[in-house]
Amino acid sequence: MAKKAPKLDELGPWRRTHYSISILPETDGKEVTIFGLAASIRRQGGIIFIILQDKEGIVQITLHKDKVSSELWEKCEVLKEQSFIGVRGIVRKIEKAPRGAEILPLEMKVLAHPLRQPPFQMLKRKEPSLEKRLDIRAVDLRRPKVQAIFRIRHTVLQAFRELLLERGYMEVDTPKIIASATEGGAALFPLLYYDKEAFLVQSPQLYKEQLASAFEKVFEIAPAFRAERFRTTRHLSEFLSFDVEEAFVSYEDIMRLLEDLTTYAIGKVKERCGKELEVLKAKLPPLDRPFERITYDGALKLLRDDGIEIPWGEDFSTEALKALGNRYQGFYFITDWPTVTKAFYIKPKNEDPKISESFDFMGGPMEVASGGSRISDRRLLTKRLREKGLNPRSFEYHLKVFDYGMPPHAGFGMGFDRFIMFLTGQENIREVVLYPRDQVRLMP
Ligand code: AMO
Repeated sequence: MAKKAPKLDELGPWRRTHYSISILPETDGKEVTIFGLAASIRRQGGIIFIILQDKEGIVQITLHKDKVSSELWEKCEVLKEQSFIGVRGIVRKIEKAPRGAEILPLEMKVLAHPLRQPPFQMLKRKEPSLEKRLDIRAVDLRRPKVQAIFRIRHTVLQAFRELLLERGYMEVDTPKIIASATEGGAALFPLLYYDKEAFLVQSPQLYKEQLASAFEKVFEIAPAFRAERFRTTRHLSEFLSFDVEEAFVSYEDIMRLLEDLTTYAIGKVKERCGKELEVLKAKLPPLDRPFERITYDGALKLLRDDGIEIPWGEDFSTEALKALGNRYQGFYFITDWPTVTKAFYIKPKNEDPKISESFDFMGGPMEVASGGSRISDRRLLTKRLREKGLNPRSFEYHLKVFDYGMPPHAGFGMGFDRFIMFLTGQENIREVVLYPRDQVRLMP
């Protein structure tokens, strides 16, 4: 006969005294209270081993039938994996346990027990399909590998902020409901805004430029939305855009800033995420400073050597990006793009306006960020809008700011999710986003 699930307990006055990682040989003999998930339960005759997982790691809880109360033993006999529990017990130094110590419980509270088990093995190395995991993402997020990815993501986000704040950049937040496109009309999400049509923002581009004229050094980390037509492993409909804009600098300075940010963030990941890198078996990308810089024309030549012909003025195909990724395994820049390939706000070179002061920041075969020096002259900006087939009247709210004077400025926009994807060696952008959005996925 199937055993009945244990009765649920109330949290009551119990509060955590320790996290799993502070259960150490040095805590031997101490009474502790911990909370977490019963990640695995192993029953061996008169002994039950529970691996409790909390936000910091795991700890072993060992029950000997002849040493615990019959009430506690019976509770653990019917305890299911993936139950949330609280344990009050005594730490015991023991070599065989993780970190050399375990907990001998005196009392346990079962705070939640699962009505069903996840549709995949939580601790097995073999991966269930991504789709299956995303369907019940909150449970998938309990898996050690997924936890490792998001801890690294959190660390990088924090590191980017740390360095920029230390260097005097101001964090800003700009509107996400807007009146006109910035990155080409095709990929906009329209919405009904009262009785008018409006759009979800594709990039904070125009606002960050305006803000650079007021605050000089700004950054924003916020979602951007693009109605991408193709379903790929590196495009989402909603992604985290990490944007910087700065007055009185050029694209050269911005490339150096990107180098500094990347180096600093990877340093912090090495310092703070050793355990996570081990779980992921991830090898961080090589960091040789200065990062390699090749011009667009130089890249065309390299590709020709690989038998790939790209007509001048066209963007790189997936095949071309793969070929470049074979040559450059780490981070590098492709600079000086033809003006025709770039957005209207990117500055053409004074000495050769067919070429622009622009760059793509690459991680192997993938574009991770792009940026450049900006046009700060209203007349030239209007001309470029027209050349791009856009109506300057739709941009009047932006153009008129230039009448009041706009300092020279430059910046970049990074696909933050792509950066994390490259860093953690993931093949699909959906692995590094908590709740990814694409053409077919709007839930959870
Ligand atoms: P761009 O259009 O190149 O430039 O976008 C900047 C970076 O955003 C990422 N990205 C995406 N990531 C996931 N899913 C998508 N659908 C997606 N689309 C773009 C890429 C890309 O490099 N305003 C300029 C930036 C600037 O000049 O400051 C811009 O938006 O990693």
